[in-house]
Amino acid sequence: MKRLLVALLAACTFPSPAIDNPDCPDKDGDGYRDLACQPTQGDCNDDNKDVHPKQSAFFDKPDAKVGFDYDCSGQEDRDVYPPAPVDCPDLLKNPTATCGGSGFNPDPKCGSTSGFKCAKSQLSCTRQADDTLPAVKCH
Ligand SMILES: [Ca+2]
Ligand SMILES: [Ca+2]
Repeated sequence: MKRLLVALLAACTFPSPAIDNPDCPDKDGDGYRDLACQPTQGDCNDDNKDVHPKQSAFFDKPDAKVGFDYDCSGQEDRDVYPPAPVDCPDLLKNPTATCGGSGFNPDPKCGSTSGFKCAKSQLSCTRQADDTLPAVKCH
């Protein structure tokens, strides 16, 4: 009975670890195999060569499959741009202040191009829509 058990165990083939499985494809040729075949450091979209672990570039358009998670970290990581703008000054409280500057509200969405600019309107300085700013990039 013991011999039979040993023979059965020897005959069983356990699946090999998926990591570095040479049978797994790298369809987009970016050097990373599909996440299903390579759970650690796998490619979360093997149809787009711009999407892979350790991606350092930032993008202003979402990927069809992973959105703005181009580096497969599981979250959207925003580029340092844009810096948070200073608030538009209150010219009634500080008449010598300069009304100007532009930027995004804190925590802008990836891909957003709609920021604001400080513009003088009669005696006040108010936020007005500014769609001329570059898009917020993420990965
Ligand atoms: Ca790939
Ligand atoms: Ca990410």
